[in-house]
Amino acid sequence: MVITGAVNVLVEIKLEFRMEEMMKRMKKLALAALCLIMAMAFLACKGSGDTTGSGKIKIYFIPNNLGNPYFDALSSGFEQAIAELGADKFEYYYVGPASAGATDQIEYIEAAVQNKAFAIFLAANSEDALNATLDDARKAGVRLYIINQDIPGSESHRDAAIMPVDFGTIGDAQIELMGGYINYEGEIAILSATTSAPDQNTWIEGMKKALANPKYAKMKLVDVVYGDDQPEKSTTEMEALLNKYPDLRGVICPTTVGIAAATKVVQTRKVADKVKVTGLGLPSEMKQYVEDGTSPGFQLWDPPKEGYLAVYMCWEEKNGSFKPAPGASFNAGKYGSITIRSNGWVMALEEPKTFDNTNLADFVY
Ligand code: RAM
Repeated sequence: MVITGAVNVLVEIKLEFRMEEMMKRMKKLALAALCLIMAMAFLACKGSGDTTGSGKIKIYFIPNNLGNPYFDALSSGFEQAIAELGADKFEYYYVGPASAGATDQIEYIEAAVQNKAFAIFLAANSEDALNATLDDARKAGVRLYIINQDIPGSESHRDAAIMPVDFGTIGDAQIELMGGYINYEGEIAILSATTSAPDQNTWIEGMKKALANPKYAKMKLVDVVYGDDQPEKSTTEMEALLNKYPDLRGVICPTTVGIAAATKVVQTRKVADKVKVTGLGLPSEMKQYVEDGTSPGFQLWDPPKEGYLAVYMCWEEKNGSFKPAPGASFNAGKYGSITIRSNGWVMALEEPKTFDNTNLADFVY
């Protein structure tokens, strides 16, 4: 019996041992399952921007307004970079308001955030009216970039700004260009876009400062008018300038919409020998006017390059170690490495180009 008893005791010890072993293994399994669940939960809550779940990068370009060929040219740069990197890796949205009012873009920014955009590239219609909306977008994990300009005084509300050129050069460049066309003498006016446009206001201030240079003492700025970047209003404002200032020698239009409309008015009224129109124009729109002598020439930069850089910034952040901050560099494809300046600017070009009948054939946008 002793043997039997001993056997029972042995069997009991063995059973207890097995139970203990099983408990240990079950605890390990439970811990592993918990870790797995936590990891999955973490991945599911990862910051926004992975959007569709297929890992595609959702990019939004919101221009001042739709219907402007200038922004179509800029958008073509997004499309070119996306084609280079693989269209299946992106979802690209080029959306915006019909008019460039200070708050007209809010609903488009909010919709992009709802749609879990990875990044929004915004050509802002106001330097401060959108700040609360920009903050909300960034709190939701969306990269918020300004493109084609900056938002002076509100730089803390954006991650970086893709600049077509150093805006500090535009005022001097445009006054010197006009001075050359009118022999540095006579009445001039400015036909701008909307009164709230940050880029326009920066350039107008720059032109007024440039006019203080004694070199331009015989040039007199008689008026600044606003065409809202609408062809019709720009045409009406140009007609009014010519009627109000019979001695007007030149009109500077720092907007591709304004310069095209104003040049058309000069062509129709056959006053190109008397009134010189220049400013910032789109080569594809201005070619006809330079070729027929209505416009002596104009300036601009490279809008498609801005869109191209935008896509590579997103690609480098999503797939590399790039984070948008002053001093950070990223590979920008055919443009090589680009570094964000200390003021948060990603510069597409350093200064504007002048287009006239010596070089227009080289540009297709
Ligand atoms: C118009 C718009 C745009 C500006 C160009 C030069 O297309 O005002 O914002 O960058 O002109």
